[in-house]
Amino acid sequence: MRSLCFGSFAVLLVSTAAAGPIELQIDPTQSTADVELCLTIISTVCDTDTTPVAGSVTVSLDCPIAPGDISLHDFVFQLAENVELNLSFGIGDFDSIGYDVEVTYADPGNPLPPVVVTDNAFAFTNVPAQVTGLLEYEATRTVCTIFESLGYGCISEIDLSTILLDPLDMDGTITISGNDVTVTLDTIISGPIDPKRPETGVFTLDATMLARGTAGPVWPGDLTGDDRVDLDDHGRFVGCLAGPGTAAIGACQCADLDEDDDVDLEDFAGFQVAFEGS
Ligand SMILES: [Ca+2]
Ligand SMILES: [Ca+2]
Ligand SMILES: [Ca+2]
Repeated sequence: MRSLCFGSFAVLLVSTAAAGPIELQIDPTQSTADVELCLTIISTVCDTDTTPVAGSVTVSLDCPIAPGDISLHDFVFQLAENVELNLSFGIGDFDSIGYDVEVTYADPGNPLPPVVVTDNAFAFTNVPAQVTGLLEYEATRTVCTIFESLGYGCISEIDLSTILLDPLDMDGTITISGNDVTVTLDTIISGPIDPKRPETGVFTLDATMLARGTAGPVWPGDLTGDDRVDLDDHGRFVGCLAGPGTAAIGACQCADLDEDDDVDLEDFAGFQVAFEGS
């Protein structure tokens, strides 16, 4: 740790304390998914099952104490229990069990552009996602006969990774208490069981999740959450500069480098020290 002193105050720069993305753990006791399978064989029949959800969500925040925007880096939603989906068509049954079902971010290493947090709420849109897992099934009587005529087995399994998911929309909230970050996410994930016959069956996962994690310290001068202090941060700093005695609100609290609840020229002096260049 080193400290830089200038004028009347000091800014601590903690060399190992890069804020970085925050990995939040999904709490299975407060997260569930309703899983629905609809098959169309003469008629359309659906069944649903509910399971807890585990896994993780990784985000970054422009200002970890009062986020003005949030970016999605990665996620894995794991269905914590097998799902049993039993469809009765009258002319036969389709009984299935889904194993090891996970939905994951399909573009890891490429975080989504930040979205604005307003009144603790945000919305990620067009999130690329993929599903993995197996659906073991048994089709009986006429359902079996129809399945065979379509080239499917009567007792077989469907590799859920063949499902082509539409990009997801996720509605979320974020609350900060000290270093504790709590995020809720709501999303509906849906796609055809057999992409070659999208009319045959649709798999849908309607998930409501709560995830918790710990934010790193505020990186002095970093107002975009990328652990750099550059011209992007300068632009935001100037937007926050309101003078002595004017309370810093929202993400501008991260521009209050001397922590006296305003953003003034003393904070700007600290910003200039932290500035790394363009
Ligand atoms: Ca930055
Ligand atoms: Ca001041
Ligand atoms: Ca200040």
